Amino acid sequence: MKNYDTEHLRNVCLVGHGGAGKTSLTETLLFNSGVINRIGKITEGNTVSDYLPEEVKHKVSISTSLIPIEWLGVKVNILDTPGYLDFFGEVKSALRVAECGILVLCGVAGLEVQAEITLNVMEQHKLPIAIFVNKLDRKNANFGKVLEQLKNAYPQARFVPLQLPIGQEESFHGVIDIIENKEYHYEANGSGKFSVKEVSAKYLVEIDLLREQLAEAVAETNDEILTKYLEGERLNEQDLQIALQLALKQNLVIPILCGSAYKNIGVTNIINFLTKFVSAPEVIPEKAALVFKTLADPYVGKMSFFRVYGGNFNAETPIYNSSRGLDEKIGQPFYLRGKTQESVASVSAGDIAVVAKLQDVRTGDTLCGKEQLVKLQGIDFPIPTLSVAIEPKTKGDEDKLGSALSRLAEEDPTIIISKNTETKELLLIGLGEMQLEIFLEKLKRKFGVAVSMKVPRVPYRETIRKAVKVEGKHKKQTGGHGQYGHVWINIEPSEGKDFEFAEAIFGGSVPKQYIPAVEKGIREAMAEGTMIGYPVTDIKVTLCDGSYHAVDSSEMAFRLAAIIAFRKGVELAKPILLEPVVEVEIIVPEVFMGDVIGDINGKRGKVLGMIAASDKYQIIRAHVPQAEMMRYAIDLRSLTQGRGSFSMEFIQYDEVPGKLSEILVSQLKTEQSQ
Ligand SMILES: Nc1nc2c(ncn2[C@@H]2O[C@H](COP(=O)(O)OP(=O)(O)OP(=O)(O)O)[C@@H](O)[C@H]2O)c(=O)[nH]1
Ligand SMILES: [Mg+2]
Repeated sequence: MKNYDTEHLRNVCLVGHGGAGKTSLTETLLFNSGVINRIGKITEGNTVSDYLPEEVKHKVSISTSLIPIEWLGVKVNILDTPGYLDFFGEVKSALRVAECGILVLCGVAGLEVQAEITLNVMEQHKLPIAIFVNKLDRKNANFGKVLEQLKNAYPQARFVPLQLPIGQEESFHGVIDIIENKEYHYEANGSGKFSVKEVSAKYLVEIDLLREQLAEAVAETNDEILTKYLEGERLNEQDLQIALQLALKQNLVIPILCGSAYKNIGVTNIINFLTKFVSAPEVIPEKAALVFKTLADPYVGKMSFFRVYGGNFNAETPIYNSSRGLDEKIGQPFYLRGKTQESVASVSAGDIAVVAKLQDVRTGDTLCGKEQLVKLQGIDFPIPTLSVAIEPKTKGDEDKLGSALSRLAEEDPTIIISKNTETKELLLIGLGEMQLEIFLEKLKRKFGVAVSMKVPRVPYRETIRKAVKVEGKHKKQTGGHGQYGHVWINIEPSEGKDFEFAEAIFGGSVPKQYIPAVEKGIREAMAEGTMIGYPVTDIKVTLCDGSYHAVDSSEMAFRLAAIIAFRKGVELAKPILLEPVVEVEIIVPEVFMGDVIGDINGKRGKVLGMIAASDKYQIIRAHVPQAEMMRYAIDLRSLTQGRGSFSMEFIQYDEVPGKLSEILVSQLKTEQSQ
């Protein structure tokens, strides 16, 4: 692949609901542009883009693939993203570096949830968008219906069809190009070969109308063209082309194309569209590149995908990581197409390439020259909310797991690894179950560590509600040097204070030097708990009396006496179980409010309030026991068809209601005895 200058580059991102046909479209684009001579199939697991073993196994894309294609002197860097919601981080990073997002829709299902979510994100970022209505060969596919659906869902958006399908379902075999005023008839054998004809009479009226709508929508982008339009002159092909390119760039219109990736119909029209209408990348004068994706390869090491925003990047250039304040030595950059690498001397501004072994570089970092510091806007990743506890299946793999996890986690900024100091569990936090499962599959394949996962333990705590006074004595005085420690302590509730220690010793019944040992013993006993091994909290302990032995007393003896007293005391005071409560903020479309609130109530939650986030979305704030929220990422998704999102943070500990507490205690006791 030769090096292309900025003018001849395009970066486009294929997005859409899972299974809409993004990867199939990519494969057909590769075939039509002559890169491959056979179209691979998802079902056979032999596409260029879905090459990861996990993609082949599950028959879905899980990671963005970089697929450059060359067409009439232009290189189009296609970023084929996953459609499944769990991998939305991949979509976010790909959109960040593309000049245009191509939303692929299924001609049968139309505007599905994930397509809608992605369309909203692209609109927010004012990214130029085009839509490809795919699968028009399928039974019940209906281009007109999809168009209607789009218009109803987004009355403000300016959708402009650039094509109309020729034939329907099985007989679908071509597209009419509204700008060129031509019919493209594709061969039925999937070769992508087509013949071009004049538009037949039966389509003329409709085409004229669409052409007029297009002219109206785009004319304002160019004064000359606008004057022509206002004077009632018909805009010619060239006028429409110029104006449409500008209108797309300025986000004034959303052009709509159609076809079938599977049957190779209309796909060459898409390549033409991408090269003609999508703008070349905008560049800045300073040298700068954004790392938008990282792959951890156990053999090659780390691979950093970068998009150049200014200057040229080659192996000789010294670079500086302005996000971390570190010098970096860049190695030989290479182009990647799926998994195939091709080294390149220099990467131009606007282009996308990969470099290996940039040790300290992470996704989202800016690389620039040290003499002119630049910091590009980073990538706004979704925040993970689903936690699972993990442990290696083989004892002794802990160290291996630690390093494998930190290397693999670099691939996915929507995964967090954290150790819960209270439950001692290693937590893997992500966006959804499938993402977490696949993460563990990759861990096994790449680093050879097999890991099991389970629902994390809730960090319960224990406390008391009444004061008690108890005695603890540790005495072993049979022969030789004996042990003697003896205390009386007062234990009382002290809400919100975790732990307070005081002493009220008169007359030296417990000598000063042993008092710290008493406190230490109590802290130890608190950490271990008494009911089911959760830490005791919110208490005040006062050492009020005791006795000692001139020879046999020691720090250890007093520590043990304190532990005995404490355990006895808490038991006497009838301890209760406390559970962590989180404050949750849930953002949902208004139509799901009732269901979401009902579910929160069912989870023993307390709704604190609701406010409108926009005309369609509401924010619900609630306090809910953490135990009920362990799988909320999954629950909320099914309640809102994936349209809701939430965040939560620990707020306080509350008493577990009596009945539930009994059930929990016996449940946890059996778990522990296993
Ligand atoms: N009939 C028909 N089937 C298609 C067409 N395009 C894709 N498919 C099928 O739809 C299924 C999903 O296609 P993919 O290309 O994996 O879809 P995707 O959008 O990449 O899916 P994700 O990456 O998982 O989001 C596959 O079985 C394809 O063979 C089409 O134009 N017509
Ligand atoms: Mg795919």
